[in-house]
Amino acid sequence: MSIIMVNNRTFSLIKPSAVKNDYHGEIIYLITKAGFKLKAIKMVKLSIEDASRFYAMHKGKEFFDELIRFISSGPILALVLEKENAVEDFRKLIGATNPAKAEHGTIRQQFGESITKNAVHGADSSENAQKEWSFFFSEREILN
Ligand code: 3AN
Repeated sequence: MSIIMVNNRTFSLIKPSAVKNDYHGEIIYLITKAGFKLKAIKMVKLSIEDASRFYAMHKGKEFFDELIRFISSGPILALVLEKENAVEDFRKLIGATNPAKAEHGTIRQQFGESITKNAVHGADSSENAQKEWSFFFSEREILN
């Protein structure tokens, strides 16, 4: 895959609380309405071990155990999304980490319950997006 294409892609998770509340259909609708094309999608339930590996960069932080317990508590949806300026535009669409501080109309403001149960994850760089989707998808599970 060319570097240009990778720069136009991001990775997202729809978190257990949002899936449990049946918000995922509406969230995917908002994501596609905002111009993102779905390139891969999968529903999985992570084990504690998987979750610890996925969030390894947060190991040692005071919220790590809560985050791991939460993200492995139920099914989640993993998404690879494509759009020009994907990483930045997606972070704008989802809003601030804390839903109480997220701008009106953002996905976290509408569907997030707390800083941990904040409905969705969005990669913070193209490099991390690629690492994160590789955790969930093999190359042939991602559309060109
Ligand atoms: P973001 O997802 O906005 O990039 P990160 O990468 O700093 O935020 O944090 C990853 C996840 O860890 C967040 N989505 C959130 O669920 C959780 N988190 C971050 N900061 C806190 C905190 N202070 N207390 C509890 N959970 C947190």
